[in-house]
Amino acid sequence: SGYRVAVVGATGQVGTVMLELLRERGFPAAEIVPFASARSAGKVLDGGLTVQPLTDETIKGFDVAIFSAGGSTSGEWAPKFAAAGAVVVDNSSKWRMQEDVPLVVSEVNPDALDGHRGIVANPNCSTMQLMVALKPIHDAAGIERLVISTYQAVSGTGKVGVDELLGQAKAIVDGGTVPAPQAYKHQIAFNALPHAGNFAPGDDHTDEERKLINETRKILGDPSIRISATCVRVPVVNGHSEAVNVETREPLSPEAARELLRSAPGVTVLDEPDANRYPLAIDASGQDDVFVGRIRRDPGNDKALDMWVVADNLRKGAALNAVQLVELLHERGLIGSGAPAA
Ligand code: A2P
Ligand code: 11C
Repeated sequence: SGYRVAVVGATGQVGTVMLELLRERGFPAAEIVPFASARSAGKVLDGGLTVQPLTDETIKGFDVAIFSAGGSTSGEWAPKFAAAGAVVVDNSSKWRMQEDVPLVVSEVNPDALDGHRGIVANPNCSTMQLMVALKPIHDAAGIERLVISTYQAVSGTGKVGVDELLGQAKAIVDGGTVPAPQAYKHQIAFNALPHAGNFAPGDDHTDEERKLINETRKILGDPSIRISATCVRVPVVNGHSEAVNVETREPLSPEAARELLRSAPGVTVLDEPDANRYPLAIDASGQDDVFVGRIRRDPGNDKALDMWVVADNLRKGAALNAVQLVELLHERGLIGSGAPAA
């Protein structure tokens, strides 16, 4: 016995990790069915599963569906899976800010799952890792204001981003012609782009910056938190880094913050500047935890701390949290009944 689980976007970067984690972590699945676009239908994945196309027939009879296939696929197919009886955990931005859709980080606000109506949203990667690091601080001292600068890896853009960085870097090192940018507006190799995400017409912030602001407030349940965000794409293959200035309502010392974070679930503190030890994207890549270091007093504000937060954007930032949400839904008896009674 066990659940029938659909993974939609199973051929993608995040979907591939989702399939790995479902197996590795022993989720009680009787059957896992991979879905992708019609282009991939019939393809056999490592492990022997055959990719299915999304049709009204193929989506029937699932208990759980995990989506990472982009917002438009989620917009069309997540409600159909939910109507057919599945609980959907969706990694796209499509449903996150909808009022009746829980937006959940497993260590931070798991109780929000109880009110689900068939769709649960997985936060954006840059928000996700920040929430794991900030929740203990918010509980202890109350967060008043955040100033965030991100240093985001190209894997956040998908396989096209990784291919573009590596292709440009190789051409430059070999002295060849640098291929024109496609995934980004400018060359990403040996550069830093103050443009992670997209600008909507008339908005001076990128959608990535807006997500960081809006999702943080929803997850921490506090719309009064003031947030300033700059999201930067850097030539790192995998692992997002964030410099964060945290102003609290009550004063909190760096020592007390370090202690709180040491005992927080999903966090590893790496903070020995004398020994050159602090979180690095290349070390966090492939790991489950969120790494926090460089915790120090803001010299200009005795109610603020500065810190450096790093995590694997494909794992905790996406696939791992989605699988953790499915595990929590199982533990809480929230799978199988369709929409639970309100
Ligand atoms: P496919 O491989 O068939 O294109 P990534 O973010 O790594 O680029 O992956 C995106 C994932 O979303 C892939 O699994 C991709 O499948 C899937 N996908 C893209 N468009 C659709 C669609 N219209 N319907 C279903 N899956 C889609
Ligand atoms: C990035 N955060 O690094 C993005 C990728 O809303 O889920 C994921 C976008 C999202 O570009």
